[in-house]
Amino acid sequence: MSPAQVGHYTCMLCDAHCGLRVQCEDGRVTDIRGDADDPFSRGHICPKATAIGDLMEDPDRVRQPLKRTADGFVPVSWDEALDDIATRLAAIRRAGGPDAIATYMGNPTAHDHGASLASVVLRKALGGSNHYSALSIDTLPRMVASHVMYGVPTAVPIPDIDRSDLLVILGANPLVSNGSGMVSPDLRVRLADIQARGGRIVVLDPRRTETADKADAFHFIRPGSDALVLLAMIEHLCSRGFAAKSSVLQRFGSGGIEALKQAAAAFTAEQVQERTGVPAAALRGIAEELASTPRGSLYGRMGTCVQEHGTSATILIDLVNALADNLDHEGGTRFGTPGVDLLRLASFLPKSEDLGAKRSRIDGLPSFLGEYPVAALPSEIEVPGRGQVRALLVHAGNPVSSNPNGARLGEALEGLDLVVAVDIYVNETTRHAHYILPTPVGFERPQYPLFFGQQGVRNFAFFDAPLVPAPKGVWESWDILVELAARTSSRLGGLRHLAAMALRGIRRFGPERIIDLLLRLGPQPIRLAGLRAEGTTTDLGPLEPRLKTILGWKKKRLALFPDLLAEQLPALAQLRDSEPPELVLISRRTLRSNNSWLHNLGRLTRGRGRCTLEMSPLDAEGRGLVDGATVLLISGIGRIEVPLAVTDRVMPGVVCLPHGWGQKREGVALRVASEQVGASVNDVIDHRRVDPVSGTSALSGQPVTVEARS
Ligand SMILES: Nc1nc2c(c(=O)[nH]1)N[C@H]1C(S)=C(S)[C@@H](COP(=O)(O)OP(=O)(O)OC[C@H]3O[C@@H](n4cnc5c(=O)[nH]c(N)nc54)[C@H](O)[C@@H]3O)O[C@H]1N2
Ligand SMILES: Nc1nc2c(c(=O)[nH]1)N[C@H]1C(S)=C(S)[C@@H](COP(=O)(O)OP(=O)(O)OC[C@H]3O[C@@H](n4cnc5c(=O)[nH]c(N)nc54)[C@H](O)[C@@H]3O)O[C@H]1N2
Ligand code: SF4
Ligand SMILES: [Mo]
Repeated sequence: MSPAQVGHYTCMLCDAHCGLRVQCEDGRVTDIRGDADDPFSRGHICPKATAIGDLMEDPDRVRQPLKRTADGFVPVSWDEALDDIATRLAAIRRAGGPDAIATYMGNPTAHDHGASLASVVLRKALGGSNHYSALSIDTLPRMVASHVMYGVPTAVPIPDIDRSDLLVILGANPLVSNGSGMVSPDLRVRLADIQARGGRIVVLDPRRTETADKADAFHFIRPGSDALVLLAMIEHLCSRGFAAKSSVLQRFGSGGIEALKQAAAAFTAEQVQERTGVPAAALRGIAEELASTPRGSLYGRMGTCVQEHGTSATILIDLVNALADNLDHEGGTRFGTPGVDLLRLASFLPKSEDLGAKRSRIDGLPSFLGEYPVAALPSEIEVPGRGQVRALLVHAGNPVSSNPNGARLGEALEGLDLVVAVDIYVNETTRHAHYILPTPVGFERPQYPLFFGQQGVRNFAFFDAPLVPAPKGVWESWDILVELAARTSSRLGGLRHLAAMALRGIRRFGPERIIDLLLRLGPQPIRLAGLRAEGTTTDLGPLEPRLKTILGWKKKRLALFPDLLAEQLPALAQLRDSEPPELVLISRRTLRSNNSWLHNLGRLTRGRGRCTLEMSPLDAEGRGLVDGATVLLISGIGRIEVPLAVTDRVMPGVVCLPHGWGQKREGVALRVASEQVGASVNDVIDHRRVDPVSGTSALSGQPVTVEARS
């Protein structure tokens, strides 16, 4: 036995990036706790992180490449798998053109710098435009809004919560999600600190969330109606003269303020209160509080993104912050200055990555950043013609569970010539794969926060070396994806042979050297070797003013009435005047789960079932439904059975089910997860409901009915 070793590693499960102290013995994890010496997370940890060792040792984990045969999955060698995949991809491309090969990058891709870089390499090597990711069921409207407002899609304003005296939260539940679009470990304490220094937290949400429980004020808001509330706030800020005093408008504003003011005039607090459910006086009060608190901000996340007016709502959030003089201000919202400057790098993106540079073949949804929204994928697979998808490569994604109309997508996958999943489990999606290619997980691979480094509530960076060796039969995503690109290219012949050689060179060069190069080009005085030696998170200081620099890259003024918003005003007026559907569905997260894939760890799933449909007492009574009953949740595309929880947490007219459940399906090899009571919320969410501006799936606000099971 070798002696126990304790090392630092940063939790890779969610945006919060908590520092962990991990004890290992003989290549096995024996203890995981919060790292009190981590300057950013200060020892905070949540239950999920304590299960990372279980995840690595999960008996259901895939530890060598698997090939699907008539008798189920059988192990194959890496060479056999990669050669066969490359041969088939080359043939599919020859027959159907580059668009016949699609890729889908799932959420954990963003937590793996090697995979993130390799996905760019692979997509370029494969060519074509049928590329997809979890972005369009998550944060795409945020990136479109930033592109429109600041000219840079990655310029995400982050609430400067450590110096804030007011945080208005619209459509996020950070006490459960641990914060998103703002890397803020130990968020519970950070939020409590706002209140301890006399500040306030205000929440607007269709569900009285766990965050709302701690807030100073809470209001229900009807799903999908945020843009109306925000327009009314803008109307109030303009008509009461607050906007005229905004220094950020004076310094950076375009001439659009008059047009914005005119547009907002038709959305007064009184005019929107019925449709939104937010009382006019409360709405005006929040707008005034935002304008009169020098260090305050309005923050929106999932709830304001994955809905039919997600892009409008997100643009409007930034406009409210600009008009209330909270943008690019200390204690307001600010932009990150990360080690690898993804803001600056994104400012060089070519026109072909612009919103709508291409339209998807069947549904006409817009491309952005070189990919289409996932809502376009089912038709691209199902509808014949040149460019029809015939092969799908999924990396760290579970689209059958996470994408709307997942069941239909699963069926569509069965019709494909080739499905390859780079994943650690045989789950809802990967059971449809011809090959499953396994990777390291947890503390088995190196880690730099390439994507999340720009979103800290303080600037931060780290580099974690692996703490334990990966199982012998797995490959890092970097190697798998770049090697697949190389082998496919070499089979396509001609000049692609040279491309294959170049790709092999890139593979050997490795992702860490690329990161180090990018760090040398970046705005922070850090190098990879220094971060490695540090052994914990490096605190790069509080958020600094950056708007002037960012706008300067594109020689731009702050867009105050962008065309994308102007074009949506008729639709928003229609929304204002419409009757809300009788009952709509929203989703929620739970503290002990992470999207669709931690349900196989007994440590997290023990106890009462968490996949319950929350319904208000008023709605339950009207339907003769009782707490604890199993009910049918029905939409135009499907029906599922779920246990009912009657609670006044949800607004009347709204039901709420967590996403990511429903592992009990034929072929899923997850022994713990498939015993869980629950179903996939996405089996009743229609993939055709989208935010038309960005194509983002409107996961929230699906009209549904609920009945007793007969
Ligand atoms: N209705 C509804 N749907 C939603 C949401 C919602 O709120 N409501 N939320 C949406 C959001 S925000 C997101 S981000 C998406 C997520 O959507 P996806 O990214 O499609 O799905 P995940 O559930 O994150 O699944 C991650 C997959 O990666 C695998 N995996 C985990 N770690 C690794 C690794 O290190 N390497 C590899 N190769 N594989 C790994 C897991 O086994 C799993 O198959 O879901 C979205 N879907
Ligand atoms: N424990 C846990 N933590 C996680 C995850 C997880 O699965 N589990 N997933 C991680 C991921 S991938 C992400 S992207 C983040 C997301 O982090 P958050 O953005 O905080 O996501 P949610 O907790 O889903 O909160 C969304 C809120 O929006 C509300 N909502 C729904 N529709 C509307 C609407 O139309 N308007 C408004 N105003 N609100 C609405 C919902 O009731 C919910 O409270 O969480 C991350 N952290
Ligand atoms: S909040 Fe939990 S899951 Fe998220 S990074 Fe921290 S320990 Fe990991
Ligand atoms: Mo997400």
